[in-house]
Parts: sequence; structure tokens; C-alpha cells
Amino acid sequence: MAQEKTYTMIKPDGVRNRHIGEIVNRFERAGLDVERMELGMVTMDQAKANYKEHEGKPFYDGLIEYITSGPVVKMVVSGDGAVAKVRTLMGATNPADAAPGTIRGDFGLIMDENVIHGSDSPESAEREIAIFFG
Ligand code: IDP
Ligand code: MG
Repeated sequence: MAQEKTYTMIKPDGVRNRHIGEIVNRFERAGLDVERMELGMVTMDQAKANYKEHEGKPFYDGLIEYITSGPVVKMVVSGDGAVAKVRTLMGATNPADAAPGTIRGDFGLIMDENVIHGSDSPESAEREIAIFFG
């Protein structure tokens, strides 16, 4: 597998429910390196750029409101096959479908608040790292 970087973000519910340490621990145990990490708010411009592909969908407005509603943890994580590895650790988008042992399966409650974001391809990762870290 190729050495990759991915963008991942602990969403407002993950921070509020005190899952930061557990999630970072899971990345490190999986052999990934946390290269950058910052706690802070997502701006409206960052939210819209990150979720551009979902514009116009029924859940879009709620998603933008939610992701800007409280502090998040923004991270660049690197390692062998980091994009797919983080997606595997995250689990399915809907926590109800996410397997036990995955971050969403263990800590997620509802689709609208599913704990964590992770880039879905190396191309998305590059775009998202630029959105959040410049
Ligand atoms: P992903 O986060 O697993 O990549 P996407 O389909 O890219 O999933 O959706 C982005 C985010 O939008 C999801 O993580 C979730 O927070 C939200 N979302 C997606 N589909 C729905 C839905 O049907 N209802 C409410 N929120 C949704
Ligand atoms: Mg996605």
C-alpha cells in the first residue's frame, strides 16, 4: 500500500461526548501517524466547501448547521493506505449499520451525528487538507 495522507475530523458530537482520546488512540494503534491536529470551529465557508457534493440534498442544510455548531478536531493522518484505513476504522455512515468495533458503531447514535469524518479518496484528502489547513 502507498504512503498516504488523509483528512479526518472528530465532529461536534464526538468532541462533546468526550471521544477525542479514544479515537486518536485507535488511529495510533492502527499504525497511523497524526501529523497535524487542531481543535476549533469549522467556518461556514469550510463547511460548504467540504460538503459541496451534497449541496441540494434534503439533509444538506442540517449537515452544514451541525458541523458548524461546536468545536471539532481537525486532523491530518498519514500512513500506509491511510485513506482506506481511516474509513475502515470509522465504519458505515449510518451508526445503526456500523459494525461494533468501529468508531461510528461504538460511539455513534444517529445518522445526523455520526462522530467522525474521513476523506473518501486520496484526491478528496488533498482537497480537504487544503480547505482546513490551507
Ligand atoms: P461519509 O461521511 O460516510 O463519507 P457521506 O455520504 O459523504 O458519508 O455523507 C456526509 C455526511 O452527511 C455523513 O457523514 C452524515 O453526517 C451526513 N449524512 C449523509 N446522509 C445523510 C442522511 O440521509 N441524513 C442525515 N445526514 C446524512
Ligand atoms: Mg463522504
